[in-house]
Amino acid sequence: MKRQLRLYIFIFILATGVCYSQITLAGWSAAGQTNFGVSPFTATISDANVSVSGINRGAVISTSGSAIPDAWGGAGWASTSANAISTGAYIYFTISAKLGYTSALKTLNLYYRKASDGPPGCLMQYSVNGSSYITFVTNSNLFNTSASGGSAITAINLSGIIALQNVSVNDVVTIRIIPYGNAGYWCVYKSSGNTDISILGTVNIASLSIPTSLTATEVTETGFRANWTSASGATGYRLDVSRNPSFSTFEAGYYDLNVGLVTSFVVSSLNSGSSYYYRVRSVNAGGNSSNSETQSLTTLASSKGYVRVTFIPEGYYNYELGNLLVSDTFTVTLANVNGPDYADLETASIKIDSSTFSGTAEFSSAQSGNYYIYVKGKSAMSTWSATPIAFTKGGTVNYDFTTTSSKAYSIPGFPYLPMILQGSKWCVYSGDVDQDELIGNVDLTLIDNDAFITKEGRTATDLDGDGLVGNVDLTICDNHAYWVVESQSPRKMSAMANKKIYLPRKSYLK
Ligand SMILES: [Ca+2]
Ligand SMILES: [Ca+2]
Repeated sequence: MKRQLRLYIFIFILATGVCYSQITLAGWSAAGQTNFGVSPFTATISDANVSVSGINRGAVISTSGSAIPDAWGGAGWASTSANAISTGAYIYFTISAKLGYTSALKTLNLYYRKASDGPPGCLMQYSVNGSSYITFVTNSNLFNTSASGGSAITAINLSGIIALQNVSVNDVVTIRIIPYGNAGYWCVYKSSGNTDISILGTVNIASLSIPTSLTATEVTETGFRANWTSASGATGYRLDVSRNPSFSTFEAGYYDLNVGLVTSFVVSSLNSGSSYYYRVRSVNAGGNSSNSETQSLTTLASSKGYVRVTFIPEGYYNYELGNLLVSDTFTVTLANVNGPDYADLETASIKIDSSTFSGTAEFSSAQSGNYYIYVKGKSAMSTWSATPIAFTKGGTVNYDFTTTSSKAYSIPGFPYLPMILQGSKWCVYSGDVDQDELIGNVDLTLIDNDAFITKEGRTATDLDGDGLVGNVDLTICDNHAYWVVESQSPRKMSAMANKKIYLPRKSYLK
């Protein structure tokens, strides 16, 4: 018989596997308490990864009358456990694990002291997340002594209660202790240390589940919101964003990004009209989970497109120094490729740099497509691109008028070139002060009038950009007005074909 018992114990140890040593999850010391103590009775010690409430005293428990020192409790206990439950004549506290951890409740210790007419019986119950209470101790004579030094109950083994062995942050356990059977005082009483009442057990790092990635939302030209579901055991999440589905490279700043304990994150500073991929992992003190499924998306195409134009307004150019006297503002227009009107689609202003002769025009409403462009402004002659350019939203197209005269649109049979050579650069004619696409007497008169009063400032009549209107400006205009230089464009070409206008009268630049 004895031998058989030993065998059973041996098998039991094998079956239960590794025995973790128990630690104090929460403990209370009654030392120093007076007048039955304050409710709630704050835990004196608790594990860093366990959340525990103070012990609450039911409102019907009396704390009047003289109290013994170093004791927390009261008088007025119910005659039966049923009465105690219905009136609230009990004490209770809650305990759970903190985020990222689980706890197993193994042992409940209690050191008590009661009056000779104090309650002998005890019911102990637990509830998980407010579910119905389940009794784990019922004993009509648990508190069987009223010794003045107090007495310990036999430690209560909780390890067989499955519901209390894997308590996560989401499993708030309420434990209530219900002394009953007599109304005299009953208290948690000072013995030694911090475990006059205590819960022992173990704390483990929670096992992590993999978050489920969800479709991106709030997709814009430059970003999106990545979404996923929460994963159990997680104390945070890590996000990867890549331009490729294999994540062989990562978008700057989005490799293993610690986004915290959230289930969505706004990713920004991306390129428009581009494909991106993202995935997340859950993390806690134990490490991280595997990656979620990959989500893909394409950022919106840019609503803006850019044309970088290089051109030189003849009058501003000092070809010996190779720069413009001033950096000034002109316009660039996108025009339809089809006649007869070659209608304007959108015009943007552009500032031409005095040394690079370039500026970037931004177009927000024109759709991607092929367009003619033309530049004009101040006294610069309207000058068209020789051929259409391929304009794209989200992109930049370059066009340089300065390299050869054939970069500007030329009407066959015109007796002069569409631009004028200064040094080694082809320049846009200066002198069309009234911007009627022709340099003639009206322009000359406007300059002459301003020159007469030596007008100052950045006016259209100041052809060389030196801030005054004078003889230099008159001479530049006069050179072209003598020949009545006109703008050459597909629009004019189309009008000529319809016999609305005729070729200019004289040969020029020959
Ligand atoms: Ca004119
Ligand atoms: Ca001038």
